[in-house]
Amino acid sequence: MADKSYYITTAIAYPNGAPHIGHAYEAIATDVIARFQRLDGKDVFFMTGADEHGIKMLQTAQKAGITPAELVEKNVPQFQAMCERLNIGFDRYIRTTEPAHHKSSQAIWEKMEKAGDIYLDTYAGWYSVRDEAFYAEDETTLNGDMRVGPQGTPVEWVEEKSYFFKLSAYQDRLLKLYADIPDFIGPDARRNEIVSFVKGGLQDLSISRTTFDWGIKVPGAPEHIMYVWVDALTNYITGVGYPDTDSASFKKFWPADVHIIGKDIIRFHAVYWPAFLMSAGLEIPKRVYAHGFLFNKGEKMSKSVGNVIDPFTLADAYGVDPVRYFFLREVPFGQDGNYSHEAIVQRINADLANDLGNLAQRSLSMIGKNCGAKVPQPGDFSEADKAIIASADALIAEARGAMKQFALHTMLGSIWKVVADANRYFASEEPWKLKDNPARRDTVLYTTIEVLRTVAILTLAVTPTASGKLLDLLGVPEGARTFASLGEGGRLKAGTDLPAPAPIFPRYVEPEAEA
Ligand code: ME8
Repeated sequence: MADKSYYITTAIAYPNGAPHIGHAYEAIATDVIARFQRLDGKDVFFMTGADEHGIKMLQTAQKAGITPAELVEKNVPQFQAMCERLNIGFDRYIRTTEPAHHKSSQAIWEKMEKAGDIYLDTYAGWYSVRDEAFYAEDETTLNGDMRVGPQGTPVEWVEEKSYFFKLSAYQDRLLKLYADIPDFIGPDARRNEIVSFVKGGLQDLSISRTTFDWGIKVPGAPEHIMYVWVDALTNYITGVGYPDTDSASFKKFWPADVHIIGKDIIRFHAVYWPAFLMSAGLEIPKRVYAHGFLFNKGEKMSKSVGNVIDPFTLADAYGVDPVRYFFLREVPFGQDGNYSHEAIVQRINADLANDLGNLAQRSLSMIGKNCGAKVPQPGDFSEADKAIIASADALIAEARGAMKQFALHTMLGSIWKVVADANRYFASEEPWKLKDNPARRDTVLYTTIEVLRTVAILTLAVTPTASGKLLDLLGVPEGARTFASLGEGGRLKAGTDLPAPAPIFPRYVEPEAEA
């Protein structure tokens, strides 16, 4: 069974404010991959959560006049509510303030210390609170009189006693890892960025601070608080039972199949994390995949510009399934993307309401009226019938291939190409004109809804509610809604009773047009 397991994670978000569309995007994409693997028969463990320590959290709390513990109690429920609203089917929501996580972080620290990779010294250098990252002098630049790091966030000079991790000793091992496992880091642009960063030489990493106490205490040196990224990255193993490496869950799910993260935090995941794990004698995750950033009509979303998009507002305005579909279809996964009202309305009305929704509505209403509301009995299949069914049957192989590269947009593109072909097929067969040839009409209708069955099963991961509803309308039983039922084995059975047709994807109508 071991090869059937699949462990996937999102980054854990800083709950220093309300969740934004970047968090929603990452959760949706990861959920789609997790659901796809479940549909494909894998035993999936999907973890998401909150990164509650660090100076950024502490400073946000101080500004609000509350404690960091109060801040996280206030904000974490909003992140959890976002997951619920967006239909994110995670198996575990981890919080780094959990006692189990403190224990786990201290355990990995002790392993790295035993390996001889931790030493005490003094840190003197640049730190970005916004990125919670240390930067070398040559990675910073002057922006007016403000010094900023490579992501444009302000850096401050820090000088204090600190424990260090011997990252410099891992340069060769990391480069060997990137060479041996070419898809460890994806997409390629991120891989190239990391390889050149590591080739440029690695400095030892400061991994503790002494000027505040919000965080996890260093074992044996409680005046030191672990650098938030040591603690944050460790969440991925805490979640499957670390430090109990003999536990059933650890054995089954570690190493993770993939960490899905944003491109701004690739260095932590593809350099620091594998080095920590190698030091602690643990296996490294199989892959780290970085998605791009979302922009509002090309502009970076920021609280000061006032163009931050609230995921709840988006779900209320367009519906959850259309939002999920939009982001994955519109933005090539791994690249940056844009959100605009016009683009989302276009996708909803063209792809969902028109191409898929209308085809379902038209074919199912004809069946309701002409075939006694039962799956019609097909006669001999023509070349055109066989061709469209064959292209629908071929989709699963294309989808699996795209999924291997996390090309979610490619998968959706292939599915909607078949939807377009099915529309052309339906239009050219003109079943509504076949009143005098009911046998042929029934064959055309059967062929059409058999293609719809395939499309519905394949899109269950992306639009779970609407695709589930379509499968209800097609009379497909619960037990026949996985990839195992695709193709010949799961064909619709003539004579199955069908419920009254109902729209699955309504058109988006501007609120003012409706009034
Ligand atoms: O980085 N578009 O947390 P975070 C797309 N706690 N993705 C975006 C985005 C945007 N506009 N803005 C942020 C952290 N993200 C750490 C992670 S993991 C051990 C610790 C993504 O709340 C970002 O890239 O700042 C990251 O993957 C996730 O949202 C959480 O960001």
